[in-house]
Amino acid sequence: AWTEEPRSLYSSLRMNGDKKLDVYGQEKQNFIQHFSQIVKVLTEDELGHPETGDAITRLKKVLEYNVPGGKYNRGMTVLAAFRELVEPRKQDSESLTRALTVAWCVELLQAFFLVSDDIMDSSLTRRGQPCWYKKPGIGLDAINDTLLLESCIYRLLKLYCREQPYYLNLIELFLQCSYHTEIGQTLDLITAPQSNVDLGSFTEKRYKSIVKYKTAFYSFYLPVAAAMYMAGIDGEQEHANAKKILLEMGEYFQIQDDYLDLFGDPSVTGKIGTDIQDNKCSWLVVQCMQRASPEQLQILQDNYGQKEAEKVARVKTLYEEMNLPAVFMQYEEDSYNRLMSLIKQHAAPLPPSIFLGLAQKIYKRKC
Ligand code: DMA
Ligand code: MG
Ligand code: MG
Ligand code: MG
Repeated sequence: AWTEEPRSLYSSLRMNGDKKLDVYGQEKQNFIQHFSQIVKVLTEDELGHPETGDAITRLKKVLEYNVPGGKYNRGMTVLAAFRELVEPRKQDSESLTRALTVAWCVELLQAFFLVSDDIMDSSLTRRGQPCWYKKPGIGLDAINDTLLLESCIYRLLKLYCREQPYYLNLIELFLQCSYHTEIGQTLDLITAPQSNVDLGSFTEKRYKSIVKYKTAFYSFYLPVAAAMYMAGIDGEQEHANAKKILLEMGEYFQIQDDYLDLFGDPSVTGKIGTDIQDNKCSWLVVQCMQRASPEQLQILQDNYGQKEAEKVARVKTLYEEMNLPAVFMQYEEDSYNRLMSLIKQHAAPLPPSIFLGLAQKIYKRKC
């Protein structure tokens, strides 16, 4: 879908009523269109090294299968924040190209994590198509493909931003967010041992640590912080304030992800859930543990963390009997209010619209 024809970005200058949505749509088309240039730049060095041409052909396939096709929330956040933080006169075409490239770097990081996450979670589908490692002839060779995706981030940063004063800040930001995510994935995996269901380890406290590290840093702090650095905003206090809000949003986002894993529509989310089978410390199982009677605990004990479809279905029925969907809806409401007050408290000196726009995109999402 990334080959779709974009409408002109500038026709949106005659804006009025629904201008926000329209500008966003245009910017998204422009962003998607930039992907072909990303692929071109990442695969053109075969010209100088003909002996690696076959590997570059593989890299191109890896990029085209795994990088496009998502919602582009993370990449679009870089662009939206860049537009809001950088003075208009400094938004020349070269700076915009750098912003587009950094935005794709965030999507590359996401692809790197998703391809490896799907292997570790034994998932079947992603973005409405088979997971990359499930494709015939790919299998665990996908591991090396994830490493290629990661390297592409730093190749692009070097190619486009080497001369910029924020270059080192961006490299360190990507590396640190990657490390946080990997620590989060470690917590996620060791709290979900295969063939050893220990319901006692599914605490709210552990849950919050897992999601803060595995999701919030790279999905929310990274894109906004990248734009801040590009705008020359590198103060510790400014970053700490933004992080406070963005990590809270990230927790909310992962709780939605956990809810949608079981109660979402796979034709809308593009992925089939695996959390119950995988023995994951999901928000749902944590809520279940907090409310379960001894009988309900026994049902959970007998059915959680196993691959049989009947057992998974029994856990789902248990959650429904315990009204966890209603608990989730109440949580969504409360979380939204908490987020709004955090934004009031911590947005300055950044414009609150950066955070409000993000919140609006994810609140009550279905995919
Ligand atoms: C997502 O956890 C975290 C990362 C770092 C990809 P998850 O396994 O719940 O994600 P998904 O539901 O997309 O597989
Ligand atoms: Mg997963
Ligand atoms: Mg996972
Ligand atoms: Mg999930």
